[in-house]
Amino acid sequence: MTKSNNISFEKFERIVFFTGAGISAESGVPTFRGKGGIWEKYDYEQYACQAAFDRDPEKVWEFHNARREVVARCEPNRGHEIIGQLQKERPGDVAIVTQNIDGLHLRGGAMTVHELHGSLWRVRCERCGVVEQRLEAPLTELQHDCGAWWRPDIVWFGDALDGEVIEASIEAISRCQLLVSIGTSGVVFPAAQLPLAAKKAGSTLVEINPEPTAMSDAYDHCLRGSASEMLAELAGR
Ligand code: BV8
Repeated sequence: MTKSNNISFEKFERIVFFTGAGISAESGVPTFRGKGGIWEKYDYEQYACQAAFDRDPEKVWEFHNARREVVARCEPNRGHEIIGQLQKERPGDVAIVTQNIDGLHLRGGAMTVHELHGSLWRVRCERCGVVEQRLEAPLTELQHDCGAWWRPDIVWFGDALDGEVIEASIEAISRCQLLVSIGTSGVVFPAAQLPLAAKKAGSTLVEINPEPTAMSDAYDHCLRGSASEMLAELAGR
């Protein structure tokens, strides 16, 4: 029996890849929890929430610019590329729902990605409602020309998720026959509970993670390995 329990993508008409920080770990992007995790080093209440931004936007930008510089040096890995290739080969059948803000799915060849928690590479002006893609690392022009601070277009703790993104994600998850969760600890809500909509719809659920997680019991198959290794097995590549 291969580690991937003889599951192969061609057996499923519609597939959702539900990803977290672990899929980018092999690219060198730090995860949030566990050894060297971002929240081990930084208190999100000081650096990554609306109150911190209102209190000290410069400090929040220092933190987010440091992350821009780290991620800009990282490349998409085999796991991102396998998913991106699959979505290219089977557009409409393969959806990607990510909690990540690093943009590596898109750089790894994906065409459409539902970014539940926003993007490190987008900023918005809360005064004018303008949203812009800004790829500079670091971003030096930190204010919109109206004078207001650019706000990272990221869903921080306590922020509501974007209604349209949630709706599109739930729609894809409820229609799929296979949901593959990759590299998420399953502790951040409401994202963590989205895979349960696939379970309710009778889909097959696969978890790819070297460690057990808070949601492992919900999965039919738990593949204990790294994202790129297990995805290569599942894709027969
Ligand atoms: C909201 C910003 C309401 C982006 C993040 C008590 C109970 C339940 C819920 C709550 C509660 N108290 C508060 C809440 C709500 C809160 C929440 O869930 N808190 C948790 C922590 C208890 N949620 C919120 O606040 C959300 N908003 O609820 O709003 C609302 C409604 C209406 C109106 C107003 C408000 C917003 C949540 C979004 C928070 N944003 N970050 C950023 O800075 O990046 S959180 C952060 O966690 C990231 O977004 C990240 O994506 C997310 C999840 O983390 P993971 O991706 O799972 O990463 P993690 O490091 O945890 O795990 C990595 C995994 O990879 C590990 O399992 C590891 O084993 C594995 N791995 C490692 N290497 C590999 C690997 N896997 C495969 N291959 C490898 N090589």
